[in-house]
Amino acid sequence: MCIVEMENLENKKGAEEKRPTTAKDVSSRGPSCMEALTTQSKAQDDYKNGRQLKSLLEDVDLEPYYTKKLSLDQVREIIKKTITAGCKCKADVPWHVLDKLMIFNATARNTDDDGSKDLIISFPLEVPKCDDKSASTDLDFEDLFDSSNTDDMLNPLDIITALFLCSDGFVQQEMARKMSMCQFSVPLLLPNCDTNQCTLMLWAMRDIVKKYRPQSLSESKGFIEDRIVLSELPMISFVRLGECSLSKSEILNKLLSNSPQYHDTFVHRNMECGNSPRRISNGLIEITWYLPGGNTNIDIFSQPVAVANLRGDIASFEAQYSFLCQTSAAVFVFFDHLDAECSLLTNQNHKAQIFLVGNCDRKSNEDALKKVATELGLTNNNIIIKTKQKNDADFIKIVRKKVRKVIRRSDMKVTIEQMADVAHGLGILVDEDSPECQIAKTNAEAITAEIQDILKYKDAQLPCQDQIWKELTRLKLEEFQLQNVQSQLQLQKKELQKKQNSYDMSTAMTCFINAISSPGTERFYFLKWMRMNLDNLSRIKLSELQEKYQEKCKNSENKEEIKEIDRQISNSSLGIEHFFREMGQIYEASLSLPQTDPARQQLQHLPKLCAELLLDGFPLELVDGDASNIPLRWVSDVLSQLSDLVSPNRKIRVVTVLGVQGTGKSTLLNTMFGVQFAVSSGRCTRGAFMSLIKINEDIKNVLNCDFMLIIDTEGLKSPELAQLDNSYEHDNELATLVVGLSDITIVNVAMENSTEMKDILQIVVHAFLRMKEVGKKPKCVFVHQNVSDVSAHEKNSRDRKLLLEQLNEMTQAAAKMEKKEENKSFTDVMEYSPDTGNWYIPGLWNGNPPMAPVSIGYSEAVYELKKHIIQLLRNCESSANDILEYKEWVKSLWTAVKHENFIFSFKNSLVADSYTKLFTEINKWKWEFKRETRISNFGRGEIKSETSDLNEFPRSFKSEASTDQKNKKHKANNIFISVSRFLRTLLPHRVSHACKSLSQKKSVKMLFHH
Ligand SMILES: Nc1nc2c(ncn2[C@@H]2O[C@H](COP(=O)(O)OP(=O)(O)OP(=O)(O)O)[C@@H](O)[C@H]2O)c(=O)[nH]1
Ligand SMILES: [Mg+2]
Repeated sequence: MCIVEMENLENKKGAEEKRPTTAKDVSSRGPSCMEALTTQSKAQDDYKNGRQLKSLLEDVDLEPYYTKKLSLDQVREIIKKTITAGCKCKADVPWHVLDKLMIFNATARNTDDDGSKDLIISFPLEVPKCDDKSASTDLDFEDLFDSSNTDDMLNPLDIITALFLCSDGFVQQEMARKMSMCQFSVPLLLPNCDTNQCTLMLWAMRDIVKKYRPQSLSESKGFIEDRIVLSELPMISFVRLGECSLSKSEILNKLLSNSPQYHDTFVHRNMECGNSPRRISNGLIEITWYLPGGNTNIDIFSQPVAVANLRGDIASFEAQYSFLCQTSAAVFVFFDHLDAECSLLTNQNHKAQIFLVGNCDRKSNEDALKKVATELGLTNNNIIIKTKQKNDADFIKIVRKKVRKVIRRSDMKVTIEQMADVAHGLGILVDEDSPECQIAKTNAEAITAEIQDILKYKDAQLPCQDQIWKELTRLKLEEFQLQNVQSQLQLQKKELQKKQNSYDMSTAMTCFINAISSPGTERFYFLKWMRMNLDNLSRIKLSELQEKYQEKCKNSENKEEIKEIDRQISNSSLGIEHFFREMGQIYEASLSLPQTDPARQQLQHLPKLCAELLLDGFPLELVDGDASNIPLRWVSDVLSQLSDLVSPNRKIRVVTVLGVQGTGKSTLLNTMFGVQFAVSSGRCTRGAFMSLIKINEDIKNVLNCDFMLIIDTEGLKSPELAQLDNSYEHDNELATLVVGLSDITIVNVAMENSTEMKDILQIVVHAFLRMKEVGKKPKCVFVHQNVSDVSAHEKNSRDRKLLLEQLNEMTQAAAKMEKKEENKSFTDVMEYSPDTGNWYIPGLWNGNPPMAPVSIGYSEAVYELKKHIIQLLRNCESSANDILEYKEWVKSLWTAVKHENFIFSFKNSLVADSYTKLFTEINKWKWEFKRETRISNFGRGEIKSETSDLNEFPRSFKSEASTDQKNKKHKANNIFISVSRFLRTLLPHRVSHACKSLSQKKSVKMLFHH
């Protein structure tokens, strides 16, 4: 009874949009008559003055952002509320919604959160007084029948609309992308009830990329991955004429969900706060997509389809209705009562098929329906009447059937990009029309339109990286390792830099640098356009290769093929990081020119440009994953400039992530901190990237720092792959570097590859012990992804104990080798607590993609982890570095890592240990062997110096062997057999790995094969 009343009330409101509710309505639900009248007269005043929006924004404290829009760095900023969360008052609601949306929380639209769920542990605030009436011990009928005051609640749609109206294009994009990942509908046309204008949210939706499998590809197991605004899809729209007692949105949700997995795609009146009056969101058109997964038993529609939903009565929003009629394949018009004289339906210049959906009895509507249907030329096929006998399930079945038919038959497919023309024709604004966005678009297209063959393009337009940079990297490495030939290396390096300087700056780089030098938001638009255009270019090729790569990786026999695919992936990758990398190279090369050289002076401003971007939260490359090198001078100059840009002595804390390839590291960081590292199957992370987050004043003194630097790293290779090339070195170096650079390392462990992580950690620990420069103790947190069992923590306590024991064992082995035996356990080197240092995170998706939303479990667990990490930072004993100190730290650590040419080439410490032992043994044999040969050669004057080093040994062995082939060959064989025997006795369970690994080491190869 109560619900029906609510529904009617809501419908009435819908019919009377833009008109304030009647005094009677308000007074019957309001807390007191006087208050209600005040609210009522205020609402009337607001309406008269066109201030509906302003008044709502004032209520939720968003007013300042209406003119100066909310930006991404403000959204990302770590503020006290980040950790204390929960809504204490109305003004908190939008922030709460936004914060939850940023971490993909599917409960984000529940605006009635009283915060009681969030226990305030970390940063106690005043606990709100409890006035819970349910706790009352009285029998009070007034209370029982007093439905809560929905006027006082905020409708989720109003909050979403307000947030979109108060955000800049980049926050809008993030919101839309995250909403679509939560399978929420997103705004297609955003109304502004004060100006009576609405805007097509093309830009806001640009970053939504969807992956699906239409029926045609289900056999081949292929898939389509596309930017949704560029996908040509049929759109089915749902609108309401006058009042309608059916909840259109709820029907739509049911239409799009398989019954056991019902999902609230659209906000509807039976949702929490969904029945609060809508103050600013009438006239909003939302859109969502139904995308098939290629399984006929699950898919509701076998082809992709867009579904649009107009909020409010079409009689009040004619422009929106016309827009839908011209862009949709079909429009379903819901009504309770049809007016025979209603010209609205018949006046339209339809491209869409119209379906009339009446929730009514026969008598009241028959004549009108006949008239309208005849005028529209409709048959029974296009009329659905939901009689009392039809329940929701029957009704939905019918609608689905109609939709299927439309999808099958209609050739009316429009991309959202093409809808911009329709919008312009109807006087509807398009968000991309702003000059900054348009200029940036032109600039980006000027660059990306030239790209045909990616490899050739890179050679021609970005010539300073790749071969030259790789060669320079090699020389630098040699320089570190072979101090005695430095001058010659210097010469070679100079030559290469000269070569870099000899290139005129390419057209692409000139355009790129000019565009990122542009003022205001134009540069961000440009970077986003570039990123999207480049993604579009490489997506098809890369996702194909990535699929192939993953397929081949399942079978480690295909080493050569894997290697080849890996090379192809590298060649076909062209991201914005390549342009920045080139910038870094041009800059570093220019430093070899005389100070007064105009070419050098012209480039002096580049580090500052990048520092500005970093400050705005843009991710920048720290380690070039292709060359395995840091452009040290470039990075340190960017950091120096960053230090100049902020007030002096700003402190930073660093959080990094480490883990095996494709285990959701970037997704985790992006969810946790709202940063934008490259994710998705197509674009994996190479090297390491850093992104800066500001810490708000209100929590700075608690955390003792001003910025948080987040570093995302390339996934470590699985052991099979690591044996290709020298990836142990690469992975170990990278791991040591990032752990060394961080205050907290998140070690991402997928259950299935915990061994690899253990190996890597041993090397990191070992490297730390070897490198006296490290001298600090980073904290580490293990994150176990894809674990949803509630008892995971309990169940895995044995595993955790075992892990620690193994890590301790390895630390001891490493400490012994390094003669630093005071280090007895893992926790002597890294700060780790087996109890609080392990986090179990459920899988990302709740159900089967593409229609699965992000699981609430994932989002909540990530949020808890975020709070824990911030808490850990707070408890850091050592004081944070300022930016300049950090810069020096990066430099010295990288130099140390590059100096360290011993430990990184091993799979783990035990292999390193066995190698060392082997070395000692071989040394013994060497002398034995030499003694023998000396005896046999005695008198022939061929005795070698006894101090010759081990590398001399094979050579002498070789020459000895050639003098007395038969005899010596036999001895060589004996040595080899002894070595193998020795290895076998040393580590029975590791022998095969060790042998394999050793036989790949250059020096051992020399030993055996020279
Ligand atoms: N099923 C499932 N997929 C996930 C999960 N986490 C991430 N993904 C998906 O896995 C893919 C790879 O995720 P990324 O975050 O790029 O993984 P990464 O570890 O950073 O990958 P690399 O940088 O290449 O090492 C993306 O398509 C994610 O959407 C998860 O928990 N479950
Ligand atoms: Mg990644």
